[in-house]
Amino acid sequence: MALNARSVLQLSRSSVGRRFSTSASARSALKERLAQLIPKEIENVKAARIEHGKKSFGPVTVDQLYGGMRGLPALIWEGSVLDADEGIRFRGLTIPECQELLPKAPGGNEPLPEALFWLLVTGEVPTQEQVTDLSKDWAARAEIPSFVEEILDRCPPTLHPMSQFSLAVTALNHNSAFAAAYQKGIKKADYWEPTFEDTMDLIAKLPNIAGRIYRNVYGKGKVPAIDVNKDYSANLSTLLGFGDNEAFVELMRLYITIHSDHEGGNVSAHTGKLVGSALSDPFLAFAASLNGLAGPLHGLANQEVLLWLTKMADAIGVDATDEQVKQYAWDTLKSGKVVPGYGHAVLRKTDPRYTAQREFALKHLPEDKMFKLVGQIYNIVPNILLEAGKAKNPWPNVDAHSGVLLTHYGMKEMNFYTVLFGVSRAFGVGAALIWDRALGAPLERPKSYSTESIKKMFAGKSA
Ligand code: CMX
Repeated sequence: MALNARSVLQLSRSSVGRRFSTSASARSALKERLAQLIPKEIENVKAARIEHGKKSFGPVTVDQLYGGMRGLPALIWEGSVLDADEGIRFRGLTIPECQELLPKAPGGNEPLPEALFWLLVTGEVPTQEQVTDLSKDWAARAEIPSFVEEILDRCPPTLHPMSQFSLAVTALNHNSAFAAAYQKGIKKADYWEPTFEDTMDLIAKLPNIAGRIYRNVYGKGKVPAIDVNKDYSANLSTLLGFGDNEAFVELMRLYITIHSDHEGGNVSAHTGKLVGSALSDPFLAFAASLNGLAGPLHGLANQEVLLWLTKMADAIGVDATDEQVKQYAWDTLKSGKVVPGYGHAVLRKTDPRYTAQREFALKHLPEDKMFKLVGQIYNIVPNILLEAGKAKNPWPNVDAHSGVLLTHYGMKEMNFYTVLFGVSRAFGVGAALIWDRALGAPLERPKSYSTESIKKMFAGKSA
């Protein structure tokens, strides 16, 4: 992108929060800003394609086709780029830089996810005013249709929260602005506008969906109303029943910010983009993302981590010796299971999202026994994974930490955890869908091969 959040860091550390002040509401302010940015970005992409379009990333190997396409350059994703060693950058900003630069709630220390969304969509650090207006806009859009409430109320509590989440998001397609506009014959150049409206609606409605699932499944009573004067995370926390705990609200601000986007190739992001490329509206596209996030090798790992930790604590105690933890981890590996929360398809160092959560814990819950166990595991498991010799990355990922933080504040229902990951992931997938429509991204259709066709293709040819 021509828009460069790093320049915000370099040029205006002192002036952040005053660059794009506007008196208009954020709904129109963000949309207006997008309308200004899109023509420039179309030109920017055109120029990049003219200059680099025929350049090659290098050879594609047959192993990459069999190997889950690891490292295969295949997608454009504007919101974030992942470096194997350094971790994620959102529009050029690292997590600590986001923590420093993005507007916060009054008295708060963590970035507001509203600000992260603005950054993902525009590449710019928003003003406090723009962020407040975005909070109000989302609060105004937060209500979910009564038939969606009924769908959730009729789900058996034994249906996994992620399945309920996906059902509800799919059903929101009933009121999709994009689907309606497409039926009326909207011009391709205008696709981004209803996509933007749907994405804003989607994000705004997630606290009501998540809150309803949580309360229905775990018998926590009725969902309270959204407060238009509160930020997104404060409302989400209230709807879940933790709004009175300011530390939990701060955790949600951090949690939603850091889980939002992890470039385009991970399962949830790529699924959303792929389904969106068929011009399925943002609700249908994001429901597909959620179904991918619900897999244990992806977002469900945060549930699996806490399950693993709890079983470990039951078996050897929270004050276990290093030797006992070591043995437990080896037993897990020897039984053919993965150690959840460790390893990554791209990262080769400790995930900065893990580090951000560890720092939060050091500040807010340094004496928590499960947190200490997580720290102990961090000192032990990487060496075991290295010794076992299979995992390319022995370090912890984002999911290794989140569960103990939620548990500390009383959210102990681990099979709900991935729903929170899903709420956050809508920010990244939504921003990408808007830009895909703005830039006229085509239908995705890579080429596949059968083993037989590969054998024929390379018959008689040496490497
Ligand atoms: N425990 C045990 N074995 C592991 C491992 C772990 N944490 N991480 C990788 N391995 C194994 C793989 O299963 C694979 O074994 P096989 O060759 O027998 O299939 C081998 O090491 C090589 O895998 P890799 O190239 O290092 O990793 P992949 O890119 O294939 O997979 C991931 C990445 C995340 C699926 C894997 O590390 C894993 O299963 N981790 C545990 C689950 C987890 O924490 N997932 C969450 C990731 C973050 C997220 O998306 O939310």
